[in-house]
Amino acid sequence: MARELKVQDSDDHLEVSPPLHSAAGVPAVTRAMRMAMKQMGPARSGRTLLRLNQPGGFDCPGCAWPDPGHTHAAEFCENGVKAVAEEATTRRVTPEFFAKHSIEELRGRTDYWLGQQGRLTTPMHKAPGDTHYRPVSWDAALDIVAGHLRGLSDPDEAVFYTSGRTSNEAAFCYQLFARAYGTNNMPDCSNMCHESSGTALTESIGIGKGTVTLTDVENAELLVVAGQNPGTNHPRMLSALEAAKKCGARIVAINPLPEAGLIKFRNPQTPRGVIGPGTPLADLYLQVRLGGDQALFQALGHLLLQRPDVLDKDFIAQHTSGFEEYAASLATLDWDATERATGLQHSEIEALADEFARSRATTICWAMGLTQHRHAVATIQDVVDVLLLQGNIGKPGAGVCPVRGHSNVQGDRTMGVWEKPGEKFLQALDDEFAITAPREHGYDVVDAVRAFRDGHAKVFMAVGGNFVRATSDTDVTAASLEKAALTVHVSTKLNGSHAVTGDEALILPTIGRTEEDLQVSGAQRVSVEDSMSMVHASQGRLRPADPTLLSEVAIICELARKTLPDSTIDWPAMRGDYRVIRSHIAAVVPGFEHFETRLEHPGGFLLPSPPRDERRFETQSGKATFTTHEMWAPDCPPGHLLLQTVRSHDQYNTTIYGMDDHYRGIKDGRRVVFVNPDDLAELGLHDEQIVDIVSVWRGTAGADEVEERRADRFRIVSYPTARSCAAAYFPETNVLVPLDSTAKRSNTPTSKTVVVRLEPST
Ligand SMILES: Nc1nc2c(c(=O)[nH]1)N[C@H]1C(S)=C(S)[C@@H](COP(=O)(O)OP(=O)(O)OC[C@H]3O[C@@H](n4cnc5c(=O)[nH]c(N)nc54)[C@H](O)[C@@H]3O)O[C@H]1N2
Ligand SMILES: Nc1nc2c(c(=O)[nH]1)N[C@H]1C(S)=C(S)[C@@H](COP(=O)(O)OP(=O)(O)OC[C@H]3O[C@@H](n4cnc5c(=O)[nH]c(N)nc54)[C@H](O)[C@@H]3O)O[C@H]1N2
Ligand SMILES: [Mo]
Repeated sequence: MARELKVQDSDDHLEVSPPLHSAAGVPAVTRAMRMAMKQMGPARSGRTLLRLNQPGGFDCPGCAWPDPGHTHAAEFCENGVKAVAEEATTRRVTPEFFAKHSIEELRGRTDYWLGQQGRLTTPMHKAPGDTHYRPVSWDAALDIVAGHLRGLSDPDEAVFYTSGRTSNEAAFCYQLFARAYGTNNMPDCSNMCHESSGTALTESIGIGKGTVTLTDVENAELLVVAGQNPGTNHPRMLSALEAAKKCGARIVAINPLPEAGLIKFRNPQTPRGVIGPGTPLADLYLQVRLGGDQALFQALGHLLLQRPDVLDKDFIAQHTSGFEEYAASLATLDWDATERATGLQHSEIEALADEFARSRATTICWAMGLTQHRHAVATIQDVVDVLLLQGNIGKPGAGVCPVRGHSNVQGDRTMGVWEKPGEKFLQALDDEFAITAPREHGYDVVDAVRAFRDGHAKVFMAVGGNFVRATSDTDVTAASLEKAALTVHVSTKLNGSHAVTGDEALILPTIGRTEEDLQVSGAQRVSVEDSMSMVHASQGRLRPADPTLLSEVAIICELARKTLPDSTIDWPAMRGDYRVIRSHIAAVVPGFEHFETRLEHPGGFLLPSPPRDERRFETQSGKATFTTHEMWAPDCPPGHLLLQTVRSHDQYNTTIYGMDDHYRGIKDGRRVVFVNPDDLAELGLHDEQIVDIVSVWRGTAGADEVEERRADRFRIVSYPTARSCAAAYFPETNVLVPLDSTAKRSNTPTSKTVVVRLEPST
């Protein structure tokens, strides 16, 4: 048997140095190549990386930032290389591995250790009462799932989760299967991610997506980046920020942390970036307090309203509703409350208003720093309000830019992966397939956990993702899933969710983006949609991690055939030739007419967006809507801090690539908590001290009873974050986020505002 793989996943060698002030540059690429060599070896690394984001190649499984139309010889970033290396690794998890490690043992392992073991090769089954996973044939595995599904007394007892790497083709088949089977229980990672953006934007502008293209970003006069860390999570965005800067754009960063990638960029693809000083990015950096953005954007609206000459009165009159109420609600402002909520000074907010006043084309980008708060939906609507004041939607260089996470999370939604599908979509599905899709809304992520907890749901299936570790309240989520009769994971790599099993459990290994997908009609391509609504083809060329692996489409179609023997849908035809799936998509999903031929276009095609294309707003009033909200900001009682749970530079959500957070000066460790030195002094704590993080939660209604949750042994890192704010990495800190602490209306866990206190560890 192969020698045990050594994975250094403890904090024993933790080193801390001061945070950096610039991102990327040559060292970044060197670091990434080192990881690629470790996982793939030199020949495979070269072969694979040359096809990344190239015409005829595969779409980067990293983030959803779009590719520029003209591709550089090497259009990839450090973290894209890591994502590819993680998937294209030559390491393998075989049946012998599962014979050696019990499920209980796996449960005690970190996601880093689990992920480093390599690619899954064989379907594995845990029988009721068993302690280990054992190999099972594909046929028997899918029979087990079909048997459970057919045995449920109500289709709503099944839950079908999706993570955002799933291709359009697989996502379409998956949602069709769920609906033909009879449920809308389709939670997805979006529920924990940009759901607040979708909810806010649909109401405000009539579409739950961004309204800008890459060209708009490059041509904006003012770019605001709020609640986003592009240096780590969307490194290719830095090239766009640099290009905008070269055209004279101003950049404003709104972030409690001084993120290196927002301060300066050293582009490894230009000589200036390699040997020169790099490009300074943010002209104004506002270190807002966690959850203070709503107050900030309301104050900004207030200030702009006082300068009538900078408003776009024609746009307001022609294209919007609700302006009078909005203006009235911001006629006066409580500056003390605003300064408390934002942690910023009046003059800093005036400076922001000056930037807006000067710009004739403003684009606002955001990510999890805005979406994962109790008042996230209202905050994002206040952001939109400010754009509407100056007509900054549907004109070149201007608009909203919610920067998506997973590479196809936006596409999965477009394909109907949603617990609240619209009537139009369902009707089109019914017409195309002669089914009657259920109309009742299904469970989102948090409601799915509650359903398992309360015994209403019995079968959990996931196509991708790491549900137990990614969802809030890890212990509650795990205990709920353990009540399931069956848990099924279609996965490329081993992760913590595989070690939390229902009475019976299955791991179904699948091929990834980088790999060749061979079906009876030949090699298949798939398609994905990026954050700016560009749809393009992706085709992997590597030999699959194991010859017996099935594609996600094959697994779903075969499962559907077995579960629904009377179905008139031709599942084998879809599995055999993905063009059949795309012809169905073309018939069902608006914007996909002539899908197959348009996919031929290098770089793909742009989906229609009424606000972007023609300033048309499909809202209730038929206009873009100003919304009025009372200002709210999280309360932080004395002796406490607000904790945000963030990503390090060496992770992809729950996939941990390594133990460093390069730009923040962390090496060989993850159990750290970043705190402002003045707060440390006030709390009687000090740098390097080891503390437990205890979250305190009074329920959404501020109940008398306080719930406490604890995460042990974190080392304090004195850090220049905003006052009264702290930061630590997820998934380790997900135990602290209460399941019921979610954003109003979007139900997204409030991963960026957890009220905590720090207790010296014993
Ligand atoms: N390499 C890599 N790439 C990724 C991912 C990854 O894990 N690794 N994940 C992907 C996914 S799924 C997603 S959703 C995106 C996530 O991309 P990001 O949203 O950039 O990810 P986070 O690490 O959660 O960072 C949140 C940022 O918002 C700031 N922030 C937190 N709270 C607030 C607040 O209240 N106000 C303001 N103004 N700022 C705040 C934080 O300081 C931090 O800079 O990245 C995607 N790309
Ligand atoms: N505390 C806290 N929690 C958070 C967040 C936060 O900021 N703070 N962020 C939230 C966000 S934004 C998101 S998007 C979610 C992410 O939630 P998920 O999407 O559920 O989690 P990931 O870690 O991205 O999933 C990684 C797993 O996906 C599988 N995988 C990778 N590629 C493929 C593939 O091609 N096919 C298949 N079938 N499987 C594949 C691998 O097995 C891998 O272990 O987490 C959320 N959770
Ligand atoms: Mo995400």
